[in-house]
Amino acid sequence: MKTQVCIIGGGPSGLMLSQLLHLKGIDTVVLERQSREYVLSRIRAGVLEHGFAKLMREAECGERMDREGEIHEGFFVANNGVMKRMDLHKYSGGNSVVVYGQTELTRDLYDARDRMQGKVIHNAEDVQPHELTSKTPYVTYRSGDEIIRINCDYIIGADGFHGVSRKSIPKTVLREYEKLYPFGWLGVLSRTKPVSPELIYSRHDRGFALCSLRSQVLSRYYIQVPLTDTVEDWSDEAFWDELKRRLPEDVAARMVTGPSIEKSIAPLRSFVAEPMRYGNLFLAGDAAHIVPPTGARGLNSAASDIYYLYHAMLAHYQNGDDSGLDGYSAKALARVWKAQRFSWWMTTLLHTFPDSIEYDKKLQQTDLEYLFSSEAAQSSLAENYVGLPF
Ligand code: FAS
Ligand code: PHB
Repeated sequence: MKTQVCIIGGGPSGLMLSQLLHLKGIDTVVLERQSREYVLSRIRAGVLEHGFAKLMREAECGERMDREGEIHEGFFVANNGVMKRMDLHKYSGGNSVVVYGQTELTRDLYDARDRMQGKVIHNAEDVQPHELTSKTPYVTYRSGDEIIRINCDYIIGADGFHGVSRKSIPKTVLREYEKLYPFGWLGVLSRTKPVSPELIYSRHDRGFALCSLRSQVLSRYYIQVPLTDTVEDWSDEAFWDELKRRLPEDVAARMVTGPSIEKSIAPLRSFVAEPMRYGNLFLAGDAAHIVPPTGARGLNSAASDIYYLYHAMLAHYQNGDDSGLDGYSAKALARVWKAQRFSWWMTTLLHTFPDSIEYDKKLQQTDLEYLFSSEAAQSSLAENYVGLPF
């Protein structure tokens, strides 16, 4: 097989780039290790920056998002029961975010690929990029007993944190930066009316809690748990009781509980791999960087990578201009690190750290009091949360 751009990974990053390039007549093939059903079974992000929403519309995939997604112009921060609304619209120059599940936008991207006869190959096993620094890179994968080779101009590593792409960059070239947090998030999805029309991020002495949603009949809740906890440690009843303990009393009192239809624990980490390019391999999304979900930056950081790669590929194929490709890694990393900072700041602000000393606890309370009382602090939060410019 031959294509112009071979994309490893059929998550939001890979699918979005494939769709955008296809619309400009640039040929791609997407290789996805899992089945489509498996990819769509994963419950992940819920908040889209306005830049991501614009990209979905540009990819001709935004129609259901605009119909079913919710525009949110603010959210609440609670500190030991006291709540303060962060006015995103006021402090970000009129911007907002779209609450729309990653599962749904991934489904929209798959549907668009199908509509355009896009080449997305599922259950592609043993995917392996080759000849990354040559002018004739290629990718192989196994289908049953057959090894298939795809010759291409460029390879995009959009295969997530556990993918093969990042690991294909020589250790003498790759620099990795990682920070692990001493807790995880236990997440529950329930067919219940959300407790609040806007998200509530709650800092509490018992631990962090987040009230989010997917629609007016589908709620998404999280509580901070020790890394040693497993899903089996948490019955639905135990989850609801603990969630309510960590919320302001009036919020807890109106909480509508119900059976969990999904329950999972995700560890929290901050991670960046540099550079995001090696020869004709370009890393994008979780393959290159991971943030704790506190700032809702994970999926949104993937969006700016894809935006930069899309325009760089256009310039190359339409005008023979390689400045975008040559500048991709530095440009993407500049925004990635700002998302890393914001996610680290929100995580440090809102979680209880098992080994924090009294001084740290005083600093955390001071940071919260400063946020609650300063319009400058709320402006800084707002411009980061709606998304810094691409
Ligand atoms: P993805 O990991 O989504 O996709 C990579 C794809 O590549 C996968 O489908 C995988 O099967 C495939 N793949 C892997 N190895 C391969 C190989 N060798 N060959 C072929 N294919 C291969 N972000 C938020 O903003 N908010 C959240 O609340 C949030 N919650 C999250 C919860 C969890 C448990 C996880 C893991 C992530 C969460 N994220 C969240 C971050 C998440 O949304 C990512 O940012 C987003 O999925 C990034 O998309 P991709 O870069 O496409 O990577
Ligand atoms: C979610 O709805 O899954 C969600 C929302 C905001 C976050 C993290 C997760 O910061």
